[in-house]
Amino acid sequence: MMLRLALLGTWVLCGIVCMVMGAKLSKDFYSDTCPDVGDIVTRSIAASAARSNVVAPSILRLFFHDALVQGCDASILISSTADNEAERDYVENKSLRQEGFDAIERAKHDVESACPGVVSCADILALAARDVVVFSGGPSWEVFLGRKDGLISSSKLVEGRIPQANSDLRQLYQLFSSLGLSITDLVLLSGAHTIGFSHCDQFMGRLYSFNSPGSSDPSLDPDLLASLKQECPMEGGDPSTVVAFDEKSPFTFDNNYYRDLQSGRGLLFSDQVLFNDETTRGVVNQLASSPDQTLFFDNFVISMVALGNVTSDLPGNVRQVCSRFNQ
Ligand code: HEM
Ligand SMILES: *[C@@H]1O[C@H](CO)[C@@H](O)[C@H](O)[C@H]1NC(C)=O
Ligand SMILES: CC(=O)N[C@H]1CO[C@H](CO)[C@@H](O)[C@@H]1O
Repeated sequence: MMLRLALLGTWVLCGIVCMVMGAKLSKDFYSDTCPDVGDIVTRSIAASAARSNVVAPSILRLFFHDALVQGCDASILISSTADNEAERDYVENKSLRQEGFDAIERAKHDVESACPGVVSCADILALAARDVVVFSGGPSWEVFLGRKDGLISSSKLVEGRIPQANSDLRQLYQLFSSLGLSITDLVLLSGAHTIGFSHCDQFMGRLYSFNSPGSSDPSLDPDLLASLKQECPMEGGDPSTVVAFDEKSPFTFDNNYYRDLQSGRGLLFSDQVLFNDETTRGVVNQLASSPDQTLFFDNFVISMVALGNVTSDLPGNVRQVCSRFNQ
């Protein structure tokens, strides 16, 4: 079954920067040059994920953040140098976990041993994002391939391109539509928050100063509010504290995320707004009430493919190492 949403007469459909479907992607892009690339990446990412349970959420988030700036071109994987502050070092990037970068770099290394100079880091990240969803109990899909690695990665290009934890629906939708993604994609892809964690600073405003100092977000479930206040005290908390998006199953890919939204247990304002705003509430309710996960899983796959299709037509190549441009 497909989810549909008809609305948005007045909303601007494509923001200022519309992504172009630059690269021609296909499922058999490497069938002559590196036929086993999928298996090599799966094996490598499985080994990394077995060492650390945060590898899965880190990689899923990396894939999203890569798409946000210049499309899926592995620009997020570049490390800063003395003369270039890279995309990943933009201040609001600071919680992208090192574990994700390391796992992708190892997968790239394993792929290079089998097929040197052929497979882009952007494609490895797209394959790895699929793999970690599967390892977490989510759906599988065939990944379109053929992306190029970008030649630019700059923190200066990030401003305004990352959705904020306190964004409202209109702001979130504007950003997604500038990538060519629909409001349904927004609801489905936000379901990625069924795994992983957030730092306290991303939602403290909901606890202690929502509309005025001392007030909290009235849509927040009172029990969750109390426990979040304990984990994230107004003053003197440990800035490295993280809280699970889906506290019942933070490592399991399931539709609990949407059920949480129905009971005011979304962690970020940007999560809860998907239920609070009546524009998207119906879709949230459908996804939450599908007893087997099929409605969520089938449609999540379509939206992940759409996210992976976000590419630019800027020049690119195949990097030797994902964190550095070729010499
Ligand atoms: C809709 C707008 C979105 C907003 C405002 C948003 C915001 C955030 C924030 C603030 C965090 C916590 C960062 C931290 O403090 O460590 C986070 C984590 C995460 N995000 Fe999103 N996100 C959005 C959409 C997405 C999408 C589309 C995906 C993937 C398809 C995604 C995947 C993740 C994952 C997996 C984590 C957990 C990372 C970890 O535990 O290391 N997010 N997001
Ligand atoms: C993604 O791109 C592929 C290849 O161009 C195309 O066949 C597919 O329909 C696209 N899917 C979505 C959801 O955008
Ligand atoms: C400015 C800043 O905090 N940059 C951080 C971005 O993320 C990486 C990976 O965790 C950190 O190493 C940077 O310090």
